[in-house]
Amino acid sequence: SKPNGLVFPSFDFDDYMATKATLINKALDESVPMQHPVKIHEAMRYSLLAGGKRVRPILCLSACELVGGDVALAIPMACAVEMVHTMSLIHDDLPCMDDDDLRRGKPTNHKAFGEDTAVLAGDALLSLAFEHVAVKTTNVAAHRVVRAIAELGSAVGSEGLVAGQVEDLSSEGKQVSLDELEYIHVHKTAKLLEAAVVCGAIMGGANGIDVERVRSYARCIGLLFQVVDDILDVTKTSQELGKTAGKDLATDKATYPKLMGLDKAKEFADELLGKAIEELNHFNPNKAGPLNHLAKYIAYRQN
Ligand code: GRG
Repeated sequence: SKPNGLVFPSFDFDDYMATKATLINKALDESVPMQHPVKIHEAMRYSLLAGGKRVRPILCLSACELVGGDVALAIPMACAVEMVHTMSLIHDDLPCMDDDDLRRGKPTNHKAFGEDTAVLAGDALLSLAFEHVAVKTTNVAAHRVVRAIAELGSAVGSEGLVAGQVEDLSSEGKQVSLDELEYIHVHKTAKLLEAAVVCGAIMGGANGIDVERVRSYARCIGLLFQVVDDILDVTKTSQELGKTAGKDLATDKATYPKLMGLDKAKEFADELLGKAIEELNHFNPNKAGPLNHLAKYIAYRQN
């Protein structure tokens, strides 16, 4: 049995993740049918269905279940979050941004379809995300759907992901402080994870206090996600090269290990994990099992 199975002995986390990912993948497949104009729908489907861990939509469904909601209530919302995440990756990979050739083990969207189509595929996925929640959500009170849509909108726009990206781009080649690094990560990465969890709870029928509790949980795991990413960048590269210092210590990119040292970055990750799990103490332990394991999954993941 797994080490973290001690807390919830009957809970098989790998099975939980696989089952939820299958549910999400099916819903995503159905959310963008192949239709005219073929090229744009093909480009949208290419990136949306290219795999990925589906962490955000699974968090959304788990938060819905945490507060006693049926997963079906949050499936359109979970798909919307993954659509936004995917479009941010498509745009992030463009030559005018990070200029990457590979994503999720495949050529990036602009490499496969051209830059013009990749921009449009991102735009179309962003627009579809909001339409999808509004049209496909059933059995949820309209005021909850509107709140969730507003939450997602603010997580994506100029106070959310876009803010993080703008600051990241303008910090290139400059000395970045720990506060600036945190601002970038909170906005580029944590905001969408927060929206995923908060919107899942809203759809599931959470009261205001519980929404704010899961928000605190989500803020911790959002930053944790990025701190762990930075740590993995160093440790994975060190292992691959058989050296003591990874690529991030050698390049200009600011990371937690670079700014605070690897040991302190690991301590910070532990602290964030502890705080996230503490927030779950307010909920029924059986219902909180998945989010508890998801926090540990984010903390201990190897990719
Ligand atoms: C959102 C309107 C809008 C524009 C985009 C380009 C941009 C603005 C923001 C960049 C956002 C970005 C790429 C953040 C990094 C997020 C991140 C940690 C990605 C990796 O997530 P994983 O590991 O990836 O969950 P998979 O492939 O598993 O889904």
